This record gives sequence, structure tokens and C-alpha cells, in this order.
Amino acid sequence: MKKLIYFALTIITLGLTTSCTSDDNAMDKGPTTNPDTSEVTTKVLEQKTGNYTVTIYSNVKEFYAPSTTPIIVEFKDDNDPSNKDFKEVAMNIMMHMPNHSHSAPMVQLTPVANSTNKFYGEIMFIMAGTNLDNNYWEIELKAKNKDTQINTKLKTLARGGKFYDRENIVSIQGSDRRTLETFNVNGVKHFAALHHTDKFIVGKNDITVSLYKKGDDMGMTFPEVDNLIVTIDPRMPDMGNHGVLEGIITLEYNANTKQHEGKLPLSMTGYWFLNLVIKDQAGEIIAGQPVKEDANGNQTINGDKFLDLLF
Ligand SMILES: [Cu+2]
Repeated sequence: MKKLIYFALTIITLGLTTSCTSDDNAMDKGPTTNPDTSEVTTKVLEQKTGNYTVTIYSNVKEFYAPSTTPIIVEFKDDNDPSNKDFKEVAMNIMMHMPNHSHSAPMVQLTPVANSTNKFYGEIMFIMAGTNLDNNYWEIELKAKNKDTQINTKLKTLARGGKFYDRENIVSIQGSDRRTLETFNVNGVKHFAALHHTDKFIVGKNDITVSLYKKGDDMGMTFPEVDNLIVTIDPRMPDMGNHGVLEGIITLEYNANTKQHEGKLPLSMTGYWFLNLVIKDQAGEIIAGQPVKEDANGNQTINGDKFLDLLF
């Protein structure tokens, strides 16, 4: 109860403070923070191939990097809307740069429940591609419909993401969600990908994080990493950086899914900074820092590795 009263007071205080600033106009425009929705329903790309149309939906209007981006791929027969039986569906992702091409981690397409022509997957855009001539991403899609083999490539850009800056609290407004973090282990690039959640709730949320490393083949493969430990300390930087009763969460590695899984407790709606600390099996910190105290003894100093969410 005490906690609830504290939260209520904090909200009221923040409300009062906000309404006294000259930033009123910016606030009046409502939340400008991406994504506009957590649902994968925004049409981003569409392309005709033979008698078929392929459409890609996401939860953002335009792709950005770095990010773990959920997509739904829909196949349609332009001549026969009732023809919806698409099989052997597979995605491949490539980035084409002036001097070389490379791939990225991804979650392969699988059928959406109760559908035979919509498929869910995730693309980890590890870098921005901003020119369709020589610096872009390409999503290759394969599928089979009756006796027809579909094989198409969709070119796309991914702009540079604009993320929350720990030094500047105002940057929460208008920031992109940080869903892909990068760190190095013995000079090898690693990635921590927060898999998409359609809807967060106040309470305990299932979350999964995958760790990938760049393979020895110039970025053509990204094997999952099973021997590192993912810990998350959820914080609200615009509310005194308070955390949750449960404290720091340690995810469990699931050898079947090759993902690190856990329950993320969120005590209220708003912006959550997931302070990320990656450890080895001996408990030594490999990346990130625990939340530290400031000069007043308050835990307000977050580490440099994080994921975040807003709901
Ligand atoms: Cu690249």
C-alpha cells in the first residue's frame, strides 16, 4: 500500500512538474515514442511476384537499426483469394554494402495460428542501411503454393535508431525501442535480442532474450550462445529510477528453444529501462554494469547496456 501511495504521489508530482514547464506543447501532441503499436499490423513492404502478392507487416512504419523487428509475411494469390495454402516457407536475410554482403540473426518464419498464408518471424537489423543502391537490406522469401515455387527478394532500408540517452531523461520522448544490444567477448561481436511481446501487462510478463555471436564466416551465420547468463534490472528512469520488488531477474537458458527465458515483473505502465548485465558461468560480468548509487545514495545511475519497453 505504501508503495502504491508513493507511486500515486510521484505521478501527481510529475504531472504538476510537467504542466509547469514550457514543453507543454510537445507533451500535448501525445506520445511520439515508437512503436505506435506493439501489434504486428503495420504494412511496411509489398511486392508482386508472378500472380502473387507478398506483404510484410511489422509494428513500426519503417525499419530501424539496431533492432529486433517482428514481421508477419502474407502471401496472396492475385487471381484467387481463396487459394491460401502456402507451404515450405522460408526467409533469408542479407545486407548488401559497397564492398561486401553479410547476413543477420533472425527467427525463421512459422505459420501464424489458424492461418496457412501468414507467417511470423523476426529480423535482427544489426546495422543501418540507408541507400537502396549500395547499402540496403534484402529479405529473401521462398514458398510453395500447389505446384508453384515462389522465390522473391524484397529490398528495404533500415534507418539509424534514435534511442533513449541515459544522460538526457527527455530523450525518452520520441525514442525508438531498444530491442537489440551489442557487446564484445574476446573481440567477437555478440548480440542480445529481446524477442517481441504483443502486449505487456502490469504484473508478470513472459520475456525471452536470445544471445547470438558473429560466426567465423564474415557475418554469414550467427550461432546462439548458451554459456552466458542474462540478468535484467528493470527501472523507471523518469520516476526516480525505481525498480521492482523482485529486484534483479536472472533468465534461464532453455536448451530446446536456445533462448534465455524469464518472467519480467512490471509494477506499472510507462517507460521501462531494462538494465542488462551479461555474466559468464563463474558470475564474472562480461558486459553492462549493475545500477549504481549517485552522490545522494540513490540508485539512479544505469549501466551502458540495456533493452527497453513502453506500455
Ligand atoms: Cu552491414
